[in-house]
Amino acid sequence: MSNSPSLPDIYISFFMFTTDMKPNDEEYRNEIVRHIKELKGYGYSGFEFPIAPTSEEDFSQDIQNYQELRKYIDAKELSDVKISTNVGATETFDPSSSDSQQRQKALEYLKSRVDITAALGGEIMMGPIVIPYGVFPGIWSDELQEHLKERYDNAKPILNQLGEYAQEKNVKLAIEPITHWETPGPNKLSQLIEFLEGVTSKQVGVVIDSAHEILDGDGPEKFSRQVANLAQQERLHYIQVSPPDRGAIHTSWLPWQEFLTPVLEVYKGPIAVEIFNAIPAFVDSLRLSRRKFWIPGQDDPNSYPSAYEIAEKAIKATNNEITKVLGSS
Ligand code: XLS
Ligand code: ZN
Repeated sequence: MSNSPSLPDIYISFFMFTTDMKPNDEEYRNEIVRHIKELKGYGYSGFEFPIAPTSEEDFSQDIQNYQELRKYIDAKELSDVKISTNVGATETFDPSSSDSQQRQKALEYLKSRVDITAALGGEIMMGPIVIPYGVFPGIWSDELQEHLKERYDNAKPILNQLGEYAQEKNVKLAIEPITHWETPGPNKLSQLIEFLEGVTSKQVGVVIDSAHEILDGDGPEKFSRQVANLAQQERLHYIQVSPPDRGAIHTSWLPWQEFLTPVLEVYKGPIAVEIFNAIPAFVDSLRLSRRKFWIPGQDDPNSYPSAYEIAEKAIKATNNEITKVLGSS
């Protein structure tokens, strides 16, 4: 029908396969292209690339490697494929550090990640870029919140400078609130909204991931207001759909309608499926007891679902739920 509303782009995170795109590894480049071609066939128009941290302080090689990777992808007749990046602050590169030199290093590091995003042709860089992901300071509750206040204050000017830099590169920065099971903060959208009050650059905004919102959010009513408010501020930069167990999305307790209805009212950007496969990088940290979705071309096939099967069912479920929302509006 000509007047049916157009569906948003659906991306999928490479966390289904890896945490490291190994951009200068010829063999893995081939693997990336194979995955993209298959998943494109299911309807995915974009891909979220995890950008592995580097310990070096000269990031130029890194940037060049990702530029080469994009060229390689384009040469395989995939130049229409969209890419977003998933980036985290680290203990070494921590914009919330109390040490100003360390904050400066973090700014340089995060700028290099903006450059990588641009080199990949991307316009969205998302992830936990305020407090290093998964690094718990060993204090909890009120004490932790008081401690985080200072850390957030340290990070605000850094994130603002990063935002100004990212604007020149046409990259939006989407900070992710992440559940307390994974990281000390920000865990809640409300905490991130408060943080952003101290950051002038509107290039700095949020990604809302349904998994974290379900686990740590404030419930559907407040969520609707927060989403509307962020959209009004032009800070709703990205959306991820992910179930609380981070596994298969088509059989999960994702409250699709309560999540998508307020979002689709104001947001036209991409929606990324984020599934953490039981790959070595995740099994311990996320305590993944479930089986690995075997990776075609890499793992021996078994009778359990493959990564491709889970990805195909995920986009079907996502599109189906989006259509329900848009059809009833
Ligand atoms: C989770 C996030 C998080 C970070 C880590 O939803 O995507 O895992 O990406 O870098
Ligand atoms: Zn996420």
